[in-house]
Amino acid sequence: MLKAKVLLVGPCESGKTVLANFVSESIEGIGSYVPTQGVRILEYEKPNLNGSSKGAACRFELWDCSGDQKFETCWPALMKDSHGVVIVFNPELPSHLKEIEMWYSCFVQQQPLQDSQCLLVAHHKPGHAGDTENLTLASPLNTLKLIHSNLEEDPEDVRMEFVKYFRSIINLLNESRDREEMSIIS
Ligand SMILES: Nc1nc2c(ncn2[C@@H]2O[C@H](COP(=O)(O)OP(=O)(O)OP(=O)(O)O)[C@@H](O)[C@H]2O)c(=O)[nH]1
Ligand SMILES: [Mg+2]
Repeated sequence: MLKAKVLLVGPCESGKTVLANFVSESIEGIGSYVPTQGVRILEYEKPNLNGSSKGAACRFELWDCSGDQKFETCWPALMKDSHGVVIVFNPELPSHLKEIEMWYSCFVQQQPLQDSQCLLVAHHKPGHAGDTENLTLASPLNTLKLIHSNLEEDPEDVRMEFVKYFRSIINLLNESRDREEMSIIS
């Protein structure tokens, strides 16, 4: 079975834990804010996510990381052998727009991962109606895949976008496995 490690990173209180619970279909509802200490690892198994004929199911490890930079010394351990990085932020906060450049630089560029392995999630909390639909980000973030998540208004859309992203990660894993197999027999 294919196994993928995907990190959720980004500023504190942006909604990483809420999204990780939602995406992994954990039953916990949304409660009051409890800062994540270091990291929390969620397992998520999905049959048929795999478009190709290889393997029926794939398993994801979602690493729900703390946004607190006091855990910076743990970052190399978090990043090790990861296949994808999801950066979650609140599009209404200018400080977040600035901060995600740092998360992208540390977790994607310096690893290095390909840009296609990174997903930006503008997570909308309820009760704010700011006009952030036409959000434009500065370079180099403006070329990354960006989705809007609003769990109160359109949860199924969020789920679908995550499935698409997971599928792209699985395709990359399949491709590198194929290359490995070819290099062994040739
Ligand atoms: N109702 C509702 N509340 C949300 C939503 N997203 C975030 N919140 C609220 O915002 C709080 C913070 O979200 P978390 O997911 O815990 O934030 P985090 O990014 O994991 O923060 P750290 O672990 O400290 O890095 C939650 O406890 C909720 O109270 C949402 O979609 N709906
Ligand atoms: Mg958290």
